[in-house]
Amino acid sequence: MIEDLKKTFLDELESVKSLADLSNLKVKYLGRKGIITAELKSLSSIPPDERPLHGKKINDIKQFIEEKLDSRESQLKKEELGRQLLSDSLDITLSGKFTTFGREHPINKILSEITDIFVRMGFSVEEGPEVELDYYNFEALNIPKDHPARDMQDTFYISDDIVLRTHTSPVQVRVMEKRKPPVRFIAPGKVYRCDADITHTPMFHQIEGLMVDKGITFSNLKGVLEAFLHRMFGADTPVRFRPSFFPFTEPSAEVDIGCILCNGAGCRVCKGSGWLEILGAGMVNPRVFENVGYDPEEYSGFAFGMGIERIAMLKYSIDDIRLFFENDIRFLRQF
Ligand code: 2NL
Repeated sequence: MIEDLKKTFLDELESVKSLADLSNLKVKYLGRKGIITAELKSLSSIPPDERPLHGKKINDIKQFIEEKLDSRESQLKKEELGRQLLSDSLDITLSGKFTTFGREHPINKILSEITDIFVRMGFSVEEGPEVELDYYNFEALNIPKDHPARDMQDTFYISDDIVLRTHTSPVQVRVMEKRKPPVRFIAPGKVYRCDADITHTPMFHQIEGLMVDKGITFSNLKGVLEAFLHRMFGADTPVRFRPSFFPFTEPSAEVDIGCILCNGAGCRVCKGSGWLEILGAGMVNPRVFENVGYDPEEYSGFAFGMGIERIAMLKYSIDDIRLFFENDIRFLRQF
């Protein structure tokens, strides 16, 4: 009977094809309710003088089964590893995966070129909130309640008195409130207007600048901006000032450079005029000084502003502003 057990086990072991089969077989013989376990438990029901011999036989078979199971297990594991190595084989002739590197964004590149030029002229760099009080964005800048710049079409309103800043001028107002003249700084950053076509996006970048002291004149404005434009576009670039209007400056000017694409001959980009509008500027309106607590009798100053996307588009001949916001690495790699 007990000898038959050995033979039955070996037959069953023969048909084991996987580690799962093997585990089932192990449970069947050695598990808590297994055949060998049951045999050992039944020892108590046989005559005491037969127990030692019978017990030894069972233990021998148990040991035999354990050894067979172990050796079959290592054999099956070896086979499995062999199969895995075959199916996982490496094709070392395949080309590698390349990491694509990022590039500095053209907008940031222009932004730092402009910043560097002004920093070398002694300007510092100031920043402020993009979510701004209506007061700082409009009121303090002498932009009246019925001014078109305040129209719902252009301004993103957060609430009645909170907006997304439509220019970086509020930064200048905040700095002037805190600091007495002389002040000389630029304010670069993101601005927001509810507008979208091939030359407008709802978010874009601006740099504004401000210089206030005793005795600042329009000549200072012309000198600083001409120096900037010559460094930015080349010393031979023609510069002209045209009268204009802004509520926060008086007098105001639009600053043009000779078209960098056609050298002034007239082309599609300059619409045949030979000139490109680059900057808006002017002498700070005395009302703005009053709003920030500067005495307009004692101090004067000039301010200017420019759009970064527009300059980048002109400089790199890009005809659709949306290309700046797609972040296609093939586009970014070109600058
Ligand atoms: C443009 C024109 C300009 C200013 C911005 C300014 C700021 C203060 C006081 C007075 Cl706090 N002026 N900024 C002045 C003139 C023009 O920007 O075309 N920007 C894209």
